[in-house]
Formats: sequence, C-alpha cells, structure tokens
Amino acid sequence: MSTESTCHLAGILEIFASNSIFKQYEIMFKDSFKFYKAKWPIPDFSDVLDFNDNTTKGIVEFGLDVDSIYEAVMPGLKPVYSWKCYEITDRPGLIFIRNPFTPQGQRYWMTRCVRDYPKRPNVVNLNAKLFPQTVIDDWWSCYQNCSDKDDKRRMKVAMRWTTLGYHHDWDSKHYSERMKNKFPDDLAQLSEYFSKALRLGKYSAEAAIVNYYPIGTTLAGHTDHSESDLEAPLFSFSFGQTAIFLIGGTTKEEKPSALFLRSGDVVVMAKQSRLCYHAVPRVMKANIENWNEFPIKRDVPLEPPNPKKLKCDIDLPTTDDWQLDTKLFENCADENFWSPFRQFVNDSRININVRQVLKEGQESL
Ligand SMILES: O=C(O)CCC(=O)C(=O)O
Repeated sequence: MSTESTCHLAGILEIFASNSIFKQYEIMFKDSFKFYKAKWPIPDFSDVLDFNDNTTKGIVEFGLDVDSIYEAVMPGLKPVYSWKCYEITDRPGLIFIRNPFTPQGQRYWMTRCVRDYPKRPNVVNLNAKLFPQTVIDDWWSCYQNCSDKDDKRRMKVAMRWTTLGYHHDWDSKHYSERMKNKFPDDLAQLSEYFSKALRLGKYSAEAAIVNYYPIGTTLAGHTDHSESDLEAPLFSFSFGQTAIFLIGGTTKEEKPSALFLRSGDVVVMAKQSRLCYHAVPRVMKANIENWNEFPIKRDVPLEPPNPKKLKCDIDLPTTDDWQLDTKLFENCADENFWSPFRQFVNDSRININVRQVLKEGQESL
C-alpha cells in the first residue's frame, strides 16, 4: 500500500473513531463494567472518582444544616458536623458520605451482618441441595464450628446475600406480605438517622439486602425498582474491602461514573439517581484497614465547631433510645472478640442496601 493510501486509511479511521455512534458503543454501561472487571491487565483506575483525594474533579463537597443534631451522636458514628458529604456533578441526586463511622462502629455493623442477620427467619441465598438446614438457619455459627478447611471455605464463598424485612424476590422482583419478617431496629434507626441528618425527610426502612462479596466477585448492572415508593432514597453502607461502584443513567446506553467505595462509605441514591443503573465490577483489597484499629482513636474534635448555633427542631432519639445491641457494641472494642470477624473481612466486602418499600401512609402491600 502506498504512503498516500495509508494516510488516507488512517484519516478514515480517525473520522470513524470520532463518530458519535462508535463512541456511544465504546461507552455503554457494559463496557465500563468489563473494563473495571478485567483481571489482566489491571485496568487504569485514574478515572475512578476518589473522595479521599481532594484533587479529584467532578465532585462537590456540601455542608449539612446540622445545628440541631450536634448532641445526638449515634454510637458508632462520628458527629454529623464532621461528616464529609459530596455530590457528583454528572449524577444529580446521588450523595456520597466519606466514612462517617468510627472503627468500633464499622466493626459493630460488620458483626451484625455476618453473625446476626444471616439467621432464620431472614432469608439467605444458600442452596438447600448443597447445605444442610442447620447452615441455612444459622450460617455464622456453623461456619465458626466447622473444622474442615475445605468445607469452611465452601461455606464462606457460597454466602452472597441475606434479605431483611420484606424479602426481595429475585425472580418475580416483587415484594409480598407473605415474604416479610421484622426489620432490625438498629438498622432502621441508622437509616432514619441518615435521612434526618441529610434532610431527606421521614424514612421508614422496610427492606434490605446484605451483600457479601469475596474479593474478585462482582454485581451486574441493574436498577432497584421493586418498591412501591420509588421516591424514598436508597441507603447503601459499605464495609470491609474496597469496591469500584458504577453509577449510570436510567438506560444502559449511558456511560457510568466509577467511584471507589471504601469501608464506612455511604451512598444515598435519592431523587434523579434513585432509578439509575448501578453495578459493582470489582472488589479489591483495601490499602488501609481502618476498621481494625485498636484502641479506639477519637478522630474528631469533642466540641462542635459552633455550639452557640444549637437548636432543637428535629425529632432525634436521646442517648437512651439507641436501638443498638449495647453488649455487642461494647464487645466490638475488644480485639479478641473481633478476631474471627476480622478474618472474615480480610478478603471480603459487605454492603447493606436499605429501601423503604411502602409509600407514606400505606400500611401494607
Ligand atoms: O454493593 C453495592 O455497593 C451495591 C449493591 C446493590 O446495588 C444492591 O444490592 O442492589
């Protein structure tokens, strides 16, 4: 081929590459998913929004009007005035809060997720053909008491989700009154606390999926649209190892934004972002495992920045009304108690995904 025709071909390719149809194909949701999922070569993470890096472009920090909740610090959380809250320029409605949990708080929620929540009557993904009923009824106890290394490994990697409150039906995608158990009080109160602190209004946590991700596992792109109330926000609490989270638009044709989710980070899908496609293409080892910190450090000032501004116009629980398991919370300050959970989280991520199912005033489905 002559030099001239090579140049001509290069010109055509350049035009083709800048053509919007070609670009659109390149940037669809599934392509980003594949890109970040790739095992080898390890993808370039430079476009992943990193809320720990203050040079990250496309994110905007915003302040909370939190005068009224300085006094009511929920155990396990840092005071609301110290929270770092962000919006993403391209993703209206999505709120990111950079780890507002203390190390003890993170340990509390991880322990609830592995020890208590995957217990009867809550529903777990474990297949009755592969595991005895005792494992399905109380997975963590069986996992702890299992002495065979291979069986233990099998039990660990098989556990992928547990559902609370209204149980998500993965086939029909419909909730029903027949598939419902009591929603845990502590998790309901945590979600309500976030809703109030962020001024998102009254919130009633009625369903949750707790996702367990061994390193290397993924969650495919989807929207969460089974709830009757699609206006109420969705709260997503991440613990343990780090994930890359994709959040796109209302169709899979839109290029998603990628963000790092680290232990303690909270994502709120509110307003326009509530029905957007999202996914987890990668779970990887965290650089810093701050949830393992002992003794507990006080990492925020004791006093709020402007105590004079205190006023009480919000209905938040007083110190005695916290619905936490107090004994467990105290145990989470003890390194020995934490040890088996530490081992579990050493190569796993946990995500608690909370939804309000019913519309305000609606009593049942
Ligand atoms: O693990 C996450 O961060 C997201 C989980 C999720 O999207 C879901 O449970 O619907």
